[in-house]
This record gives sequence, structure tokens and C-alpha cells, in this order.
Amino acid sequence: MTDTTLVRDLERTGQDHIVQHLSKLEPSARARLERQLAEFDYDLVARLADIAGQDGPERSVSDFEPAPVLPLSRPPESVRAARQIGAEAIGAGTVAAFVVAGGQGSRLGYDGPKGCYRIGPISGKSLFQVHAEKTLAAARRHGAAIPFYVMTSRTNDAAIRSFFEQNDHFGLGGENVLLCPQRVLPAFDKAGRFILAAPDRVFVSPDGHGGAYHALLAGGALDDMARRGIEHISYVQVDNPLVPTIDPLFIGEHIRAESDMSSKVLEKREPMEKLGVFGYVDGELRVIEYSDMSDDLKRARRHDGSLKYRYGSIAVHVIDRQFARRMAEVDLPFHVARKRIPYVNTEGERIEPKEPNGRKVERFVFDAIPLARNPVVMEVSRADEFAPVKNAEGDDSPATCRAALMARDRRRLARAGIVAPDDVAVEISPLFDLNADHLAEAGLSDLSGRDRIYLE
Ligand code: UD2
Repeated sequence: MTDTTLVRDLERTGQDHIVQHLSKLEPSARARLERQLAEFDYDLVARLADIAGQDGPERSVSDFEPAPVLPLSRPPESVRAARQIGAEAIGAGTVAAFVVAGGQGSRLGYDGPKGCYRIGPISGKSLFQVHAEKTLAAARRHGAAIPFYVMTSRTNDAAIRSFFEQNDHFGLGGENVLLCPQRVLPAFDKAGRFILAAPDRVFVSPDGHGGAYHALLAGGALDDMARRGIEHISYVQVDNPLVPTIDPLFIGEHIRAESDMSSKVLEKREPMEKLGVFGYVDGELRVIEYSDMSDDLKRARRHDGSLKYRYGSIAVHVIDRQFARRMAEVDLPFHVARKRIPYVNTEGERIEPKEPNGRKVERFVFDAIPLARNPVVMEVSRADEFAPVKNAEGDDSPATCRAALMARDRRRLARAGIVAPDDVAVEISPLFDLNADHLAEAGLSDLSGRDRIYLE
């Protein structure tokens, strides 16, 4: 017999089909499903079922004023001063790196946590290794410890944990690495009912990157940061190995503005590029997600012909620790995404739907921005900072990402006086200190006959 409280919770939230299904299951399968069902918060389920059941786009925006942006070209003395402020904060040990890696990476079609994907063009280093080594290099450069926090999810936490252990935490030291799993939420059909992923399991998915605030709190990261004297959290997405995990200039602009939460943007490649846009809606600065803008709005131009919404968010932020703590308690909005979710029907057959049949609910990390003091929006260069791995092929794929990583390293070599021909592959480890002595030792004076340059 299923526990009566659970039955009542299921019935009051419209999950009668699950009650009936439970009664048909054999005892061990029923016990497994009941264990999972007992973990849900049914007041929240009632709310989410209602949100998921609503039809039409949740929030489509008509017209809004784009946010002011700190442009890429600004007075060099101002840039120097901001970089100095950032470098001092890092050197004083008040900055942590935070990589969000709880997503499912379904578009890439890679079977495993996305962070384990091998992206190094020559080295084959994983995304996690690249982020970890950039952080370690910054710690060495600034002479301070930089703790490294990773948001995982229930589906990939164990795999990520063993990946870091097997790889000796990529030199960061186990005491400086903390993984924080995010919560999962059930998905719903259009009538607001749970979807069975298997006869003994309801389909659940991570609660969106907006779950990061709660994950940092529940995973003990915010307390760990307080103990270490961390004030600023440098937030990056695991899928973008080009971005610095620790950027003195960005951190400096954030501190100088006394901001709670700052963000990086860049010029969109084309109006339809899938990036959120910063703007004022109802008097508040927020990110308007690409899916909430009509195509006409995305293409809107100013009188001078320039794109009205020319800057896209690359989802890189500096978030103050105390602000993150407050956001962990705030009820940020939920967003609904329509997805194709394989399920089992009442006969126990597995069905692969051809059309979206389910609705996932998620929170977004940037929904905290309207609550932030003095939010800074800073422009960065795409070539130096944004090469995400999203799709298996085409734009934003491993191939375009590796090309961008190599091009960046080729530019670094050129600045050091070594011009590698286009057909020579180039990769410089984040840990390689590109100074004249090290370059001389690398023996790059004669490149004839070489097809690759790898500096480790
Ligand atoms: C996100 C932004 C988009 C743009 C783009 C840049 C949203 C809604 N859109 O688009 O505006 O800035 O990134 O690359 O955010 N993640 C978790 N847990 C979750 C969901 C996601 O950790 O529950 C992580 C995920 O591992 C990845 C990152 O968040 O590192 C981005 O997730 P995504 O691929 O779903 O975002 P995308 O490309 O739709």
C-alpha cells in the first residue's frame, strides 16, 4: 500500500495517473517509484504543473531599450586602472572560479558529462581540464589560492567526481575543488502531469542554471567561500573553453562599479544568433532570452542602420558572494521549455515522440540581475572569449571551437614574435608561461617540417 500522504499529494496535484500506475506495479518497482516521488515538494509541484500547463509563449517582449554597455574600446587608462583593481582582489585571495556543468548537453550528442568532452586541438584536454588549468595559471600568476567550484547535477555528479579524482584535480589540489549538485525537477505533459521515463521512474531534469544559487548554498560552497574570505564569484559555462575563468579586467570593472552582478556581452554574429540580450523591461535591467524575442525584433535596426540589439550575452558573470547568498533564498521565476521527452505508456512500451510532448521548467541565473545593485555589462571580443561547444556540427561545434582555440594561440605566439604558418596546428597549455626564456627552450626558431606546435 502506498503511503496515504503521498497518495493525497499526488491526487491534489493532478497526478492521479501515477496513483493508478503505482497500484499495478510489482512491490520492488513500486518501492523504487515511491522513493522518488516522496522526494518532491508537492506545493512546488502544484505551482510548476500550473506553469507548465499554460499555453502560448510565456513572455514575449515587444520592444525595449537595450542596456548601456561598457564598450570594448574605452580609454586605456581606465582599462589599466580597472585591471589593477581586479588583480589586487585576485592577489588578495577574494576571487573564486565557478563553472556550471549541470546541463545535459543533449545537442552535442556526447554520451557523458559535457565537461569530460576532449576539446584540446592537439592535447585532447577535456573542457574541465582547460577550465581548471586556466584557474591554476591565474592562481600562480597572482600568487593566491583560487578555489574552483563546479555545479553538477544528479545525473552527472558521480561521473564528474570520479573524473576529477582520477585526474588528480588537474593540479588544483582536492581541497580547492568543490562540486555542488543542483536540484532536479519533474517535467510535465501539457496537462501538467508527470511523465514516466521508465515504469519505476518519473522523468526529471536539472532545475536550470538559476539553480546555481541554491546549489552553492546547499553544497556548502557559500560557507566555504566565507571561510576563505572569497567575495567575488567568477561564473563561466563549461561549454566555452575560450573564456578566461579569472579575468582581472572584468573583476576590476565589477568592483569599481560596486556591482552585485556583472555580465559579459559581445557583438552578435548575426541578428538571429541564439544569445540573450540585455535591456530595460518595465524599468528593470534584465536579460531577454532569444526565444522571447520575435524575429522582427531581433532584426530591428536604428536610424543609422545599425542593429538595435547588437550585443548578446555569453553567460559569463561576476557575482558577489553575499548577493548569491541572498539569491539562494529568492523565488526566481520559472521558465518553460517544450521538449521531446521519451516516455513509457500505460502498457509499458517506450515511445520516442516526434513532436515536443513535455515541458521542462527551469530557472535562469540571470533572472537575479534585476535585483542586483549597479549591474555592469561589459563588451568583450568574440575571438578572445567565446567559442562554445553546443552542436555536434556546424556553428558552435567542436570543430569551430578548436579552430578558435588554435587561432587565439596563434595570435599569442605571433605577439611573442613567432609566426606559425596556417597549416601548422598550434596549442599553448594554459599552464605554459609564454616568456622569452621558455620560448627559446621550446626551440621554435626553425619551423620547417613541423605540422604542429604544442607548448605545455
Ligand atoms: C545560454 C543562454 C544564452 C547565451 C548562451 C551562451 C540561457 C537560457 N541562454 O544558452 O543567452 O548566453 O548560453 O553560451 O541560459 N546548465 C547547468 N544546469 C542546468 C542548465 C544549464 O549547469 O540546469 C549549464 C550548462 O551545463 C551549460 C550552461 O549552463 O554550461 C548553458 O546551458 P545551455 O546550453 O542550456 O544554454 P544555451 O546554449 O541555450
